[in-house]
Amino acid sequence: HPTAAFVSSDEIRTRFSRAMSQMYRTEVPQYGSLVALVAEVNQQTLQADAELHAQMVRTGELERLDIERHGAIRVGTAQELATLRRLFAVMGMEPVGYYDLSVAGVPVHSTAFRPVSDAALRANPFRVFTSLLRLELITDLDLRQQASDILARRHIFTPRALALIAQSEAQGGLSDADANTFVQEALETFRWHSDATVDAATYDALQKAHRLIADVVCFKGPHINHLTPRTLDIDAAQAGMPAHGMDAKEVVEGPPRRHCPILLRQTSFKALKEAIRFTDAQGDSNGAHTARFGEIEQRGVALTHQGRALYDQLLAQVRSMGCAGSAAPDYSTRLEQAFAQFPDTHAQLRSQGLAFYRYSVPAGAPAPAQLPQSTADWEALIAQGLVHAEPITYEDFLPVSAAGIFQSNLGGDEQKHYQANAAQQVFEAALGAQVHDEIALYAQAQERSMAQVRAAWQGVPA
Ligand code: OOG
Ligand code: NI
Repeated sequence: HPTAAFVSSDEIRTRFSRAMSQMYRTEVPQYGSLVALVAEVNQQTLQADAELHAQMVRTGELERLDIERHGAIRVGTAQELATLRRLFAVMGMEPVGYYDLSVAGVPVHSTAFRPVSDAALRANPFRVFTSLLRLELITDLDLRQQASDILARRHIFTPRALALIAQSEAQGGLSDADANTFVQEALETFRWHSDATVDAATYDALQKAHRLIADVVCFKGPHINHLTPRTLDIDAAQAGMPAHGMDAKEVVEGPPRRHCPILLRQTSFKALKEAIRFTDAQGDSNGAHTARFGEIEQRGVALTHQGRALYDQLLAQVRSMGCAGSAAPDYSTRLEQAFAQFPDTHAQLRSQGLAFYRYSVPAGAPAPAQLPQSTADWEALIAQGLVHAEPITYEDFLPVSAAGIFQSNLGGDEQKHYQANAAQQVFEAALGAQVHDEIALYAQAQERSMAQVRAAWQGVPA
């Protein structure tokens, strides 16, 4: 069977992310309104900020802006997670990062499937935040067993999807027609099913253990629970939500608004109440489930270990100063005050080793007399215009923010508490692979760009 006409994994990812967006628009119409609002805000922001516009053109991010989004799902078993890993691999998406959300009262741990190479990220950075339920955190042993039995009976992948995953693994790719079939079949796993797999009493019992447990256990599949377009001005988008009929979350998660955006800021509209039908329903729907919502995000520069430590420290400071759920104005004022300690020029972020940059030689710039050795040498060359440094966009997630997003969309407001319980090795055993260390990926991207610059100066191809 000739391999002549394989479609690239980037192309399959783009087709899939489009199909997913299309499906979610029909499932959750408010998501369509959100996408329209974000497009409007992005256009206005680019018009008003020539520097940002130029940066987005240079980095290729302008082209990816309209197709850029992430989604999230939650699965129940190791086998489901391991098969998802294989499914996402067909689209060039690999597990990056480990997130323990038990600390935040959510009984899951997670990774993000996303492209990792510079070229694949440029083509389409579509990411899926993927959580595995931790049944061991259900304390009632009978209920735990019941949940595990229910999960063991379901099949979340279509036979055709499984066959095409195996075919792609064996052949090293998929033809154009097979890729389209794969996308349609893969989509089935993420579709919403209003028919629950359990009776009303079982749903209630699981819901009481934790609302997230009911969401994962009681349905035929891991319905996509939100999709998130990227906005260039999250405050403007947040402010625009009510006028577009969306019930916005009170606070924007993550760092405050800054001159040099760092990491990730996120907010969402509250989840919808959707009619569901339990197995013991007499007629139509006899229940309601709250899980699916819409989210927006604004991305900034990726931080080094040191930058991330400072971020975590300042955020912890803000959170310990006020009670959870306090009103928005207080929280954002505290946030801005605390983050005044976080340097806010790119020169400072670079020279203090807080953030990652991609280096390049500007067109026509001559080589320097001496190769740079230290950070200060590089800064001097940047100041002289011999080197250009572009912020590397943060492509991942933040556990405290993720917890805030989970909490605001599960419905109800009781807070559960679990022991901090990071178990990366257990997660990786379930996944059947190790997750990439996200900070190492950014460090490598920065290092690659510096090596290319050095090679260009020395006249050898990098
Ligand atoms: C995932 C929540 C995390 C984010 O953007 O931080 C997330 C979920 O609710 O399943 O998507
Ligand atoms: Ni999200």
